[in-house]
Order: sequence, then structure tokens, then C-alpha cells
Amino acid sequence: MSEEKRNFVDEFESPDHYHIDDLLTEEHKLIRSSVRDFVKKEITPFIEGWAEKNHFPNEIVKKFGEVGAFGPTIPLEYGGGGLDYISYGLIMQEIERGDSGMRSTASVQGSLVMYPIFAYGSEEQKQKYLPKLGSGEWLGCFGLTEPNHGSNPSGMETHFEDKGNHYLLNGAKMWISNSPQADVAVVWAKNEEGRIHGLIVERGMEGFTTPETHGKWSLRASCTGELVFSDVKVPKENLLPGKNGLGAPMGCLDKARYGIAWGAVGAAMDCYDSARRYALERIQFDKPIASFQLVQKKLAEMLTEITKAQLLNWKLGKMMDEGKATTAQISTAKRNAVEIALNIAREARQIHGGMGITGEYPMMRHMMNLESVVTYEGTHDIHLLILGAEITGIPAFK
Ligand code: TGC
Ligand code: FAD
Repeated sequence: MSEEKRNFVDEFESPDHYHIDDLLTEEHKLIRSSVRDFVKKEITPFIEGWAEKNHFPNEIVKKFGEVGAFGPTIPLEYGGGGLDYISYGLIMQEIERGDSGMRSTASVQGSLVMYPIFAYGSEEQKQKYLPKLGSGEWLGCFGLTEPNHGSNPSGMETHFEDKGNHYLLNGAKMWISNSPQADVAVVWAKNEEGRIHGLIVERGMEGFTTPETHGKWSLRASCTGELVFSDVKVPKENLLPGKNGLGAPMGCLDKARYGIAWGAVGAAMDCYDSARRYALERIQFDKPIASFQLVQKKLAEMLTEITKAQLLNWKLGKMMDEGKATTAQISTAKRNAVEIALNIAREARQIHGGMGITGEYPMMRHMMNLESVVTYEGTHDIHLLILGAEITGIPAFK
């Protein structure tokens, strides 16, 4: 299934109203341009067909490995890219400019599978899993959410017992990106004392299944499913020894949420770029619609919001590099970027009139995708409450 969009030329140019490129190094720009070229060649000509057919293109996993999309900040010796957080952000921005589901595949693999193994794993675990995940030989997934516990992962029911020479794992995870195709899953489960630990579960372990979730109108080119554990014997060496408690999965989420903040701006840029071109070409009342004040208002507001979000992301990236970014700062950027991207997708869709509802243009797909992005990795309201707790010192979750 590699149906290419007929006569499709991806002419995307990124807006840079405030010369933010001046803040980037030559290496950053090189990385961005190589991932942008990759997206123009390997994703945008095919993405509408994949999304329409609800198809996850397996072959993209190896290609992501080759272009360095998996684990950009993980050291080179473990199969990562050895890059800084601005580079990581730019890679996510470019991939999500193509499609949020494609970015999901990359950010789950890098931030939610490779990162916990790198940060909390034993040396043997790092050697065994990271190079294969970094190269795209293996695909991974991250199991935190459960049918009864989404925003409140601390209530999770998935649990394991110590059986002497192995752990016995039981329970189920839901809404797991990559799960139906994953070779390995980083699974968060409670031990007999109720303490949360990470376990590496491999496809093929008896009692472990990954049913696919059907009927999604969002992220249709990304595969989503469950993780079901029925008396799965997990070898003891598969427990992540370096960290336990809810802070362990939350530490991974900080990295992934950071990537989403950049990614959502990529989707917003794509919608803006398409709307600007269309407005200049489309003639109504004998003039390009770009000449009408109301259309200019829409474009001007889009560019203003994109510029603010770009600056927020760049500064957050610098704080990530310095190890100073707080969870609330990451929540602020993720929440803001997804909100502005959703608004821009809707406004850009309107500028395209009726044409905007077709797959000839990317807005409807971005808009539907962003409805997942505004929910996963912490919902829009949970991020607001994280910020509210930091401002007031009073957590309002319970
Ligand atoms: P709370 O009492 O606040 O904290 C419990 C313990 O966790 C620690 N902690 C963190 N540690 C490091 N980094 C963070 N970001 C942390 N957040 C919390 C905290 O310090 C405490 O540690 P300790 O040692 O004192 O026990 O926990 P709570 O139960 O009240 O919940 C807080 C809340 C609601 C903010 C949090 O649970 C939350 O963010 N909920 C949203 C859940 C979520 O984001 N799920 C995402 C699932 S993965 C996903 O969606 C992938 S989609 C990927 C894709 O396709 O791209
Ligand atoms: P709920 O927690 O039931 O929330 C429902 C509504 O209630 C929301 O509007 C929420 O904001 C609100 N709400 C909940 N608690 C509060 C509160 N205290 N105060 C105010 N409002 C509140 N999870 C993984 O572990 N791994 C993955 O790879 C993964 N991939 C995903 C892919 C997709 C396509 C989707 C849609 C989800 C994915 N998720 C994944 C799960 C995702 O993280 C959860 O959907 C999300 O955390 C919200 O949980 P929930 O869906 O159970 O909603």
C-alpha cells in the first residue's frame, strides 16, 4: 500500500517571522533540512492514502531509524543520535508537519521506550535493546494507561508477583500507540507492595497479546491497541532497576511532552503554509481571497501564534539542555502548542472553503489528529491543573 498522491508537490516552507533561525546552529539547520527532505519524500506524498485506509506503514520504522528520528538525545554508543534538545524538537516538528501519527511513532520509540531503558535500565538491558530500537530493527511501545485509569495512572491495576525465578504479570493497558506492531513493550505495573515498576515485555512471551483498536477517526496512520497480560512470566532481568514509583513513567512523559510541543507547531505551520498559498491563488469577486481583510486577519493571527509558540519551544529546549526545565514549564508549552495548532487547523480549513474538507489539503487530517494530541500525554485540562498546582502550591486533581 504505497499509493502516491497524483501530481503532488510538497512546497512547504516554514514561516520564520521573528528570525528564530538566527538562534539555531548550522547543525540544527542541517538536521531540520534533512528531516524536512525525508518527510517530503517518504511521508507527505503518501500520508492521505495511509490515513484514508487506516494503514500504518511498517516500512517507515526502518526509515525513521536511518534518518535518526529515534532517540535523538540518547548517546550514540547506545544507538541514539547524541544530539541536544533543540535538535530533538526540530526533528519532531518536521515529522509532525507531515503527520501527528508519524510523530507519535517516533516520539513513543525515542522518549517512552528508549529513554526509560537508557535512564533506568541495567547495562545489559541498554546493550540488548537500545541499538535495535534506535535503528528501527525493533519497534517499541509504552504501557501506562489502563481502561479504568487514564489521567490518574497512580490507580493502575496491572500488577506482578515475585515467583522466585520470574515475575508473573497480569492486567491490561489501553490506548497504546504502536502496540499491535511492537516487538517490545515498556510496561508500568505494581508489585505486591503497590509500588510502580517498569518491566520490559517482549512479543512472543506466553499470555501476552496486543489487540488492535479499530474505528479511530484520528491518528489513522498510527496503530493503536491494547496490551493484555494473562499470567505472563517475565524474566527477572527484564525489570528496570534504576527507578520506581510514579515519577519513573512521569519522567519519560516530560521528554515526550516536550517533543509534542514542537510537533504540534509543525502541524500548525503546515496548515498556515497551505492557507497562505491557497489564499493567494483562489480568486473570488475578481480578486485573490488573500486581498480581503478578514482572510488577512486569519493569516496574521495564525502567524502571531506560531511565532509565540516557536519562541516558547526554543527557550524550553535551552532549559531542557541545561536540565532546568520543570514539568509545569513543559506542560505550558505542550498545552499551548496543541491549542494553537487546533485553532490554526480550523481557521486554515475555513480559508480553503469547501476544498478544505478534502484530502487534497492537509487541514482536516491535522485537525482530527490533533484531537488525540490534545488528549494524550496528559489532557489539556490536566496540563492546566499541573500549572495551577505550581502557581498556587495546591494540587486540584483530587
Ligand atoms: P502526584 O502525587 O502529583 O505525583 C506522584 C509521584 O510522581 C512524581 N511525579 C513526577 N516525577 C517526575 N516527573 C514528573 N513529571 C512527575 N509528575 C509527578 C511526584 O513527584 C510523586 O513522586 P513521589 O516520589 O513523591 O511519590 O501524582 P497524582 O497521582 O496526583 O497525579 C498527577 C498527575 C495528574 C499530574 C499525573 O498523573 C498526570 O500527568 N496525568 C496524566 C497522565 C498522562 O499523561 N498519561 C500519558 C500516558 S502515555 C501517552 O499518552 C503516550 S501517547 C504517545 C504518542 O502516541 O505520542
Ligand atoms: P480520562 O482520564 O477519563 O479523562 C476524561 C476527561 O476527564 C478529560 O477531559 C479529562 O481532562 C477530564 N479529567 C480527568 N481527571 C480530571 C481532573 N482531576 N480534573 C479535571 N478534569 C479531569 N497511553 C499510554 O500509556 N501509552 C500510549 O502509547 C498512549 N497512546 C495513545 C494514543 C491515542 C491515539 C490516544 C487517544 C491515547 C493514548 N494514550 C496512551 C492514552 C492517553 O494518555 C489517555 O487517553 C489520556 O491520558 C487521558 O486518559 P483517558 O482517555 O482515560 O481520559
